[in-house]
Amino acid sequence: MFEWNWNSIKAECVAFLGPAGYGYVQTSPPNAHIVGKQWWTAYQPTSYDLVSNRGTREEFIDMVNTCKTAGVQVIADAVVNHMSGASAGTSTLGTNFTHYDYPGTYSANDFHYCGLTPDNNIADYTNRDQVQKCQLVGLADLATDTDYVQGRLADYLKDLLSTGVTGLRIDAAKHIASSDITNILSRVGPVPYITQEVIYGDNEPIQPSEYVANGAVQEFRYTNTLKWAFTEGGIDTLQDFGNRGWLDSKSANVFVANHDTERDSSLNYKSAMNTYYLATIFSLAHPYGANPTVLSSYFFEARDDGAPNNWQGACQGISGDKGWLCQHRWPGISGLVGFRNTVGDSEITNWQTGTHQQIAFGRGNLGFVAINNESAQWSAEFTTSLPDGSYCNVNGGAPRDGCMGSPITISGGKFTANITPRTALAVHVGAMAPAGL
Ligand code: ARE
Ligand code: CA
Repeated sequence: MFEWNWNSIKAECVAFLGPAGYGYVQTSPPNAHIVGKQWWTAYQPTSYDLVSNRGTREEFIDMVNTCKTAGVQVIADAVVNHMSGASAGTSTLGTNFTHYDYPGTYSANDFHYCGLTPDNNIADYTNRDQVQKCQLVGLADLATDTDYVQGRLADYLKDLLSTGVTGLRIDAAKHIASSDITNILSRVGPVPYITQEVIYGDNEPIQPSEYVANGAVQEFRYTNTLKWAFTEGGIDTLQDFGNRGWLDSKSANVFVANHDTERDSSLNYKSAMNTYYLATIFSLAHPYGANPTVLSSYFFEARDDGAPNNWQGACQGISGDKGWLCQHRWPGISGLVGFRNTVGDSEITNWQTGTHQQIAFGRGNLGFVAINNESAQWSAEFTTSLPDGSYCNVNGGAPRDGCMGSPITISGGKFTANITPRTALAVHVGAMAPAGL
């Protein structure tokens, strides 16, 4: 829930995320940061007090508790590689800092001065030492290889866990040696879920696989490949991800877009021909990536545009064209969350294709999905391993109030359908059509 404030996440856990079956909600960074309306101010920490644009410590704890009661665990975005990029300023807490001095938290000898580039900033991603010991876009780089910094970061993470948080996203993990993260986590104790941001780059020495000992790792090759497949390569290339040299499925945290890639490189809500929606349906239906993430974000024009409505997230009643997108509520996305919860880790069955942009597959005998990423209708008979019966098409959303649209009747394992251009259908045994439909 990119940039949603704590009060609005709290409300959304109860109103939608819990009932729809989302297991976790990931928040933007909760700690104090430089002041400003640009979204990326959250990625310039000034201390570990839980006071940010998105709310206070009390509001954060209230949100975590309410979400857990609604069945939704909280993942906090942990910015631990660096502090700010400013030469000096005031924080969201109202305190003053300079680039290498954060009174009460860090002072000058807690930072790397890499001495490898003229301005101590990273210039060459093919150089491991630069990536891990120089400054990422000018952000004061913490000496994460020192006892004091490791202890201070461990204390911060322990404090987050004490609020009831059970998951962490380690921001810029590639810029910290994996062994330093291991050391910090060993001081924290068990963390139920960790995902690490390690962006794979061609010809770069630091590999995502180096970090699997610490927890899950984000698989950006998946993000890039989905864009390619849905816009040019063909989605019939997406059956198998096991032989590409990527992260093992159980370690891979996958997504169609995150808050960076939606601005820079991946499919996003502006993508033509419904490809973003269909790719998200695919990512929830396909078993690769034990931990898929759905981004929920907001309309933007310029890259720096901050959150609408003073960080108060909402899915209704926002006027103007720069409101919240609420992707997590799009019927095909929330409906596929129920699909994924039902099919679990079942294998792919009954893989079928039409053109290069038309695929269908089952998940054991529990679910079946068909995706028509083509500008023509796909009329076909589909063979499934599902029990005979009448199913809701959950691409129309969670069937809490009966099916949306016509049910799909499976007989002898088969059904026929006319799938309109650039749409999908999905059925699973957890969403049978009510009698009489
Ligand atoms: C802002 C301004 C900068 C200014 C800086 C310091 O935009 O102009 O120099 O402040 O004053 C986010 C924004 C940045 C922002 C920063 C701090 O994206 O624009 O800088 O916050 O406010 C690399 C890293 C990866 C990182 C991406 C963005 O490896 O970790 O760059 N992603 C995370 C977050 C970001 C966040 C940060 C890290 C910093 O998800 O939202 O930055 O906390 C190849 C490489 C990748 C590299 C990528 C882009 O693909 O393989 O490793 O990613 O290029 O350079
Ligand atoms: Ca570093």
